[in-house]
Amino acid sequence: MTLTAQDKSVVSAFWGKVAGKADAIGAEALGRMLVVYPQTKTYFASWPDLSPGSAPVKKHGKTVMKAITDAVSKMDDLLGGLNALSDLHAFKLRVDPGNFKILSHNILVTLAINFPADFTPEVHVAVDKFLAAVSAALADKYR
Ligand code: HNI
Repeated sequence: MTLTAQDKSVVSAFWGKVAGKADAIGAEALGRMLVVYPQTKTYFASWPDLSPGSAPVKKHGKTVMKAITDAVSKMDDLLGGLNALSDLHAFKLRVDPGNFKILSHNILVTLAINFPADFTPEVHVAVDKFLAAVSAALADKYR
């Protein structure tokens, strides 16, 4: 999955609009994932409340989106930029990499809902490719 110069510039421009709402987007996407794909709840069994809008969902949604925003600035070297995070997910958290696709989907849906005018087909395809590239970088340490 190679991001073209065009993909990168479309993602960067769109993310400029997302940045101000990133915390809320992250919380909504994570909350949706836990409801729509309840098998993902197993990883967060220690949280007191897994429902949308709960404190841990908001906090972790913010953390995940911060990492994705950071990845936007590292689009030229996602493997290097996400190296430590891949290590953490593979060896410590042991998250099945199939879940990266599930979270990416929920982020995409949430972006589409919150930015209906900006979420053109061109933005859709570029952000989809970007999230797939982030997921691939996160899964890099698994084998
Ligand atoms: Ni993920 C912790 C980023 C997908 C389960 N995750 C983190 C942290 C970041 C992060 C940042 C905090 C790291 C730290 O404490 O140093 N996670 C991301 C990103 C993606 C992602 C950017 C994909 C786009 N994580 C997933 C998925 C799952 C997941 C798909 C499981 C379904 N992550 C976790 C768990 C933790 C975690 C579990 C620890 C949570 C906690 O309670 O501290």
